[in-house]
Amino acid sequence: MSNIEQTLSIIKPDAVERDLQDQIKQEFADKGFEIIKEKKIHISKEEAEKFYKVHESKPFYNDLCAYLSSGPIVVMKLQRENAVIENRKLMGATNPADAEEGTLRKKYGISIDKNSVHGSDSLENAKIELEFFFNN
Ligand code: IDP
Ligand code: MG
Repeated sequence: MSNIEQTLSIIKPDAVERDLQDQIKQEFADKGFEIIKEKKIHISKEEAEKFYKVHESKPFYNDLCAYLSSGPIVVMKLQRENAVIENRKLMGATNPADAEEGTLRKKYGISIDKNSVHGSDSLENAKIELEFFFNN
């Protein structure tokens, strides 16, 4: 049975700054993801705070929001079979130092904060995050 899902991916400022967006988009295409929508934007600190509200109580919250709003990002609506979990697998562990070979964070991530990509962690959050950036 097929289980087509949509999820949110963000190419974070460190990767956009190094002009890696086309390479990363190709990695998604190679893994069977369709990019349904995409836009390059530069969000404000206030918008980043809203987006990462779930992390409000974490010690790194302020730095995280400052970072996501520090430069242009590419936000994408991705679609494929089991998109949420498949995107998380392709991304790899949060800390690039712990990420498996072949994952995006292993290949492109610089550090735990500059880890190149964001991906929704559940179908429920994917819906909320897609609504946030694309209104659906
Ligand atoms: P995820 O991006 O793999 O889902 P989360 O735990 O949701 O990881 O954290 C959101 C983002 O916050 C991470 O991608 C990373 O950039 C940053 N982050 C997570 N943990 C730490 C930390 O311990 N120090 C600094 N930044 C962190
Ligand atoms: Mg997360």
